[in-house]
Amino acid sequence: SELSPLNSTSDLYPSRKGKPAKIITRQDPIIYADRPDTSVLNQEHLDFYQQNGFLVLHNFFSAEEIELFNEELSRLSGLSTKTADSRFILEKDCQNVRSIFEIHVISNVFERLCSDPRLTQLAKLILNDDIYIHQSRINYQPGFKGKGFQWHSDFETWHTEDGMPRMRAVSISIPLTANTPSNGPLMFVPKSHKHFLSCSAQTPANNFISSLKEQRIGVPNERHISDLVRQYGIVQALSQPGSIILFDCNTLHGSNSNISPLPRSNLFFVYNAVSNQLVKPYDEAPSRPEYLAARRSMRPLE
Ligand code: 6CS
Ligand code: FE
Repeated sequence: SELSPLNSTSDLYPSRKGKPAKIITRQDPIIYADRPDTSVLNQEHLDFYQQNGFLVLHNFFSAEEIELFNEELSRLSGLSTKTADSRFILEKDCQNVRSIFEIHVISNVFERLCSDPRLTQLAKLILNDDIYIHQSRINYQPGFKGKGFQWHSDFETWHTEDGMPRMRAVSISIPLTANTPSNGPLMFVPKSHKHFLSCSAQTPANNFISSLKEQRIGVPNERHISDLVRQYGIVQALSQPGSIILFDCNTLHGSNSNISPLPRSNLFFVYNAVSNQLVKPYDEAPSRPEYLAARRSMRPLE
């Protein structure tokens, strides 16, 4: 059936409507603050983020802090509840933990970390609003066996499946191991955050159960990915423990599998603007669980 005029004007970023895939120009700001505080991020960093859609900051956490986070990480991945708790995502063909969601609820250490002023001031600077955690997770890439992530924009999924209205969210990734060229580092297509890659295929029921193991729906058309990569290239976010990686909700990213012996694990906190709270999913399917997309459970951070 045709969309009502109201719907077609209110959905700036239609995707998965069964229509041909296309590229839509971003309609939203990238850094929302009018006069960003350059004591939080200097002008060079602000310009880099604005232009490229991501930013790596080195020496952000101390070695002691990273050690504490790593201990918490191994405690969580060893929990015997992991096969019964739907927040623990296991790999498709083995019992390895691939991701754990809602780590700021499961763990006191990570609850404190997500509201650490060093992180929240960055998110507030970019989003220029009160903020809350939309999603938190750990992604594991164990040595030899780590599976990759297809190219995607997180916003495409959060908009379509979760009802996030606008591009006003930022992810902060905290690597707990070195991210080297050989262990499946996060890869970005710089400048892709200015283009919304609308997808064709509609969302099947309960898509998230398989998409979190291997994403097939909401993966942009290969021709569109090729076009952007031809123009802008691919950058690996290489980092040592202690660095953090900020990226816009619409930056195209992915990772290769990890056949190196060295594990790679990264924490992610996704901060959303309170004014950009979730509405009804744009694919009109039932909402995904709260552990993937905070709705009733959303709490503004100090
Ligand atoms: O479905 C999601 O919300 C997510 N999926 C991917 C591949 N990345 C971001 C997010 O965790
Ligand atoms: Fe992602």
